[in-house]
Amino acid sequence: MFNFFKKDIFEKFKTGLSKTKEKLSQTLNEIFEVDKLVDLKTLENLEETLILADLGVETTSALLSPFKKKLLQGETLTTKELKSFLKNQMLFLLKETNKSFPPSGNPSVILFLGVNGVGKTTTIAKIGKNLKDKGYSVVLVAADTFRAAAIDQLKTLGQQIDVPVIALKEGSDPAAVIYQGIAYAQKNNINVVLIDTAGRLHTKYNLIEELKKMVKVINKLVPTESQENILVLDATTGQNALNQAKHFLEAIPIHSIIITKMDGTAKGGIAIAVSHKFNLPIRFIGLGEKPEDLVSFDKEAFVSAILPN
Ligand SMILES: Nc1nc2c(ncn2[C@@H]2O[C@H](COP(=O)(O)OP(=O)(O)OP(=O)(O)O)[C@@H](O)[C@H]2O)c(=O)[nH]1
Ligand SMILES: [Mg+2]
Repeated sequence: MFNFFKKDIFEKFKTGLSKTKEKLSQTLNEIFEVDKLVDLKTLENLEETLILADLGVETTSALLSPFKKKLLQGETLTTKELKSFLKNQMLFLLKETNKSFPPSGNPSVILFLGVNGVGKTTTIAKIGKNLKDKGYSVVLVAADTFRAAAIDQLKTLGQQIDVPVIALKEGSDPAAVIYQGIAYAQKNNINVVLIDTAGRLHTKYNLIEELKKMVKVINKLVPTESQENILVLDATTGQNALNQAKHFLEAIPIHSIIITKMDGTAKGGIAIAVSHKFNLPIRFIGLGEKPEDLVSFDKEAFVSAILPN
């Protein structure tokens, strides 16, 4: 999100992803320490390590199947080559988007989705601050109407970064708040609308229907190219993030993901798994709680940070 020099981005990713790297390093160092010919046993070790580092079975298999094929066909491969191919294969599985951020539009509308506690509201404030610093006008919309505390949290964050917050009272229809928020932006020539939503996936409440309704309202008011629906996932939940992504994708279109709390976990491999499995680009990752810790995803910096040299 914040503008960094390339060298600084690599450094920031390296620090923020050190736990994931440590976990991978323990076994990968053994595999890659001396340059020797790769055998099936080495690949099996690697497979187990990647699965345990939260890349999951499917993505690990997609990563390693080209090498397995080579070996089975009698080709030789050194560990050095394997390491370099593995990096390339990871880069290949991480999806990218060429859509700019924020999307163009007057206003552009960004809907943040995700289950409880993943970091939606605080991420919105970080993005709001950054966009404002870059000269965009921003409005926040409190469509998490489920709890009064959620509305208050967004209001407080809005005050801190000095941007307006559109909110109705607790229990209001989220689609109605969104309608008002977009109307406010249109009337006041605001560039970007950031919408906070509730993430009660496990209650009786019909989140899916509610989400569909929210998207319907947005569709009515702004063209598709001005919209981005971002799923926020918490890296510490590991493989569970895949289930969350599946649920939300069943309800509405998701265009990109943000993965928070990468700093506190060794489960950073989940980024590759989600991006690959659902064909979704990663917009930002959270490497800490400060506004500048939310950074634009850079796949080269990511792969170089998690694989030992
Ligand atoms: N370490 C770390 N903490 C983070 C990061 N992103 C968010 N958090 C923390 O996660 C906690 C929950 O964040 P919220 O933004 O309130 O989460 P939410 O998704 O809005 O939660 P609900 O409104 O309950 O659904 C807060 O304490 C944040 O400071 C991150 O990248 N790293
Ligand atoms: Mg929230």
